[in-house]
Amino acid sequence: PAVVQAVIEACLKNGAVPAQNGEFSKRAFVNGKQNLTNAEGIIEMIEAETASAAKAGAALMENKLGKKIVDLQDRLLDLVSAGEVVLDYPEEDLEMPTGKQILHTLQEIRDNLDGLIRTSTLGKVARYGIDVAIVGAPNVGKSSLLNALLAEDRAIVSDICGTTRDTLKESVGYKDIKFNFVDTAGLRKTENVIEQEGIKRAIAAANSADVVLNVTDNPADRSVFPTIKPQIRVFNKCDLYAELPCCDDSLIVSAKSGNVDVIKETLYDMFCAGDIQSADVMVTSERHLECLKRAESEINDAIAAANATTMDIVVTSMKQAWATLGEVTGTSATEDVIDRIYSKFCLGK
Ligand SMILES: Nc1nc2c(ncn2[C@@H]2O[C@H](COP(=O)(O)OP(=O)(O)OP(=O)(O)O)[C@@H](O)[C@H]2O)c(=O)[nH]1
Ligand SMILES: [Mg+2]
Repeated sequence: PAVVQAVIEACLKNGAVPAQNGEFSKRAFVNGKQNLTNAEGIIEMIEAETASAAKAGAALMENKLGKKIVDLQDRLLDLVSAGEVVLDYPEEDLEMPTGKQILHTLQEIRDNLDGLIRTSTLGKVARYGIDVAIVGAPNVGKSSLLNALLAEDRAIVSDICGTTRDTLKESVGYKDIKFNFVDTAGLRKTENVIEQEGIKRAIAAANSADVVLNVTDNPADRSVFPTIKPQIRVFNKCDLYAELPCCDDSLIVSAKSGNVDVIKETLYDMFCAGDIQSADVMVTSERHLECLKRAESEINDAIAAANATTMDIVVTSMKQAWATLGEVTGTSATEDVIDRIYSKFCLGK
């Protein structure tokens, strides 16, 4: 509105400064009212497309990960101060933890970090869903399968081999998560350069997916798709058979009749997505995961040094791990990391 615009302009002319993205939230952080993980949890909740993503964001916002990090930092700090005393007053007969006790606590901290790191597989499913590439020979019904999985007429289907040229990615919600399906060009030897490019993209899609659906319409087909990713064989067009052929190692479906839920249920179970609702803490952020892995490696350095009874290296590595953990909650995060996080907020928030 013109009046609002005029008021804003008058304010700016008289020295007011417009708020930046995330400015007020950043002030809350600077003033110790929230930590970085609280802020990241809010962003995850705003961006959440599924109930699982919202749950993971809420847990982060409620400081569940933050509390565990602070707890581990406290334990480390106890060890650091004990180690420093041993270094500074080697002759004194102080009641200090023995090298064995330090080692034991370090191992416990490492195991805790390892447990947190392992939750990132489930965290990724909760936040981003499961990436599924649909691959196979031309005409087996990959695009039809995509349409049936989406319950939407999205991809072009025809009985001409080589109909799909480019990859086509679409997401669909299932229970409390989502699947990100990628339809791909049929794989075959071809002189057509466009089709060759499509096949290259199909292989790349398979290699960057979490799991591959290797589709066939031939029950005797036992070919394996060349990928490092786990694959599930899907036998499509079962409606063409009066008696179902025996293929124990395949999911038997018909894109035509729309009977494809077994694929979704199998994928859901394969990634233990049912565990998301009962999970206490899940690591959902690449930033957190990177810090946790780095801290774990620093703790491993400390353990190696403790085994070799070089206390000065033990203390240095423990201090490093303590600071690395602080990057998660923000106590030792650099200014540019903090700015990047708060800039994700809408204007002024
Ligand atoms: N009877 C039957 N026909 C199917 C089924 N699924 C697909 N078809 C038919 O198979 C033909 C090929 O289907 P598409 O989905 O285009 O196959 P595609 O694997 O994507 O093929 P390309 O894109 O060429 O690699 C079409 O005529 C579909 O109608 C099915 O479950 N049952
Ligand atoms: Mg196709």
